[in-house]
Amino acid sequence: TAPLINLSQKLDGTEDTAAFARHVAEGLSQTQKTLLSRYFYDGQGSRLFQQIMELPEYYLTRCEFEVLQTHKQAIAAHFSDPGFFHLVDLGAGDALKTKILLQELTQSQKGFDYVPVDISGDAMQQLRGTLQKEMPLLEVQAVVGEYFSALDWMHQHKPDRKVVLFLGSNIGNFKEAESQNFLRSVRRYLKAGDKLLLGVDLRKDPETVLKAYSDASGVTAAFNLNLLTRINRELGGNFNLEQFRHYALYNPQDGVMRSFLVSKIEQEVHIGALQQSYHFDAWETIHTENSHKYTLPQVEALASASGFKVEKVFQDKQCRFADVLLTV
Ligand code: AVJ
Repeated sequence: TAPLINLSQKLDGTEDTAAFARHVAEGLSQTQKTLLSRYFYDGQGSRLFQQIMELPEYYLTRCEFEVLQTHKQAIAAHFSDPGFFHLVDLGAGDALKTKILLQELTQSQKGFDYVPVDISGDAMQQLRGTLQKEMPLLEVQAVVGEYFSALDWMHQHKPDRKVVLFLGSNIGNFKEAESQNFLRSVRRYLKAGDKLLLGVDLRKDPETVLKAYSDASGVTAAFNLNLLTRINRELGGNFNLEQFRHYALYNPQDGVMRSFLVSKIEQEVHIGALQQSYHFDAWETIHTENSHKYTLPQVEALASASGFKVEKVFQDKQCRFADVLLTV
């Protein structure tokens, strides 16, 4: 197993904080205050997200598990014609779902190596360790960095066929236009015969969607509020978490789950690193996340607008979630 490749410039974390500060300053200065969902995943946020994935209400992870478990043989067969490939896992995290495919691919003796990519160095270090133990024969090249730095690096160092995984409905966090841009950019790194397996959450009973993002035990609320804790810690903010609440709203018309933090009172919040105070009216909102739910025709349109063809759609029994195999 190869040592980690670290493509993130900020080895000491300083540049990271500067970008965070810039984004927070921008987001809180807008009329509709916003914070970017990518900042959920500090140490505590990543732990809370793992708890979310185990919630009874959060059907997404279980459904995708079922999809991969049920269709792993078919999926593996699609991957491996016609020979050796690099399996690139964008946002691999703990790779719990990918392991289903890894096992299937190694058992059926397909020629491939595994390239997990994640912005979290801790996650990649850990994954490298567990895979070494669990699947010692698997060739692993873990990469720490943003999606496109990793794809650039792959382009230069791993020239063979590529199968890219973008699982877990991570695409759902992008705005409409952004998701197309993202897929187009991924497309540019691929050659004829290469593939992308895209995990998308499907339209369903709005009640089911809403509950997945406002669970009874309050884990999702803690996950959302943790953004404020992170600002307090990393940017010297004085957010009082008691004075904000989590609110999730699903619109079945556009299929967008929107998450907010709502100020319970009129208040001023100071952020030291920004040398700035922010005013909140009573019940003013901070928009923190979008989670898109798709129809299959929408996925097809998105794919073809980004230069992909739909090769096969894999779904769970209840048709709640789809892993869509795209080819260039
Ligand atoms: C990791 C982006 C797929 O949008 O469902 C879970 C994040 N936010 N609960 C999602 C999330 C609130 C999750 N994704």
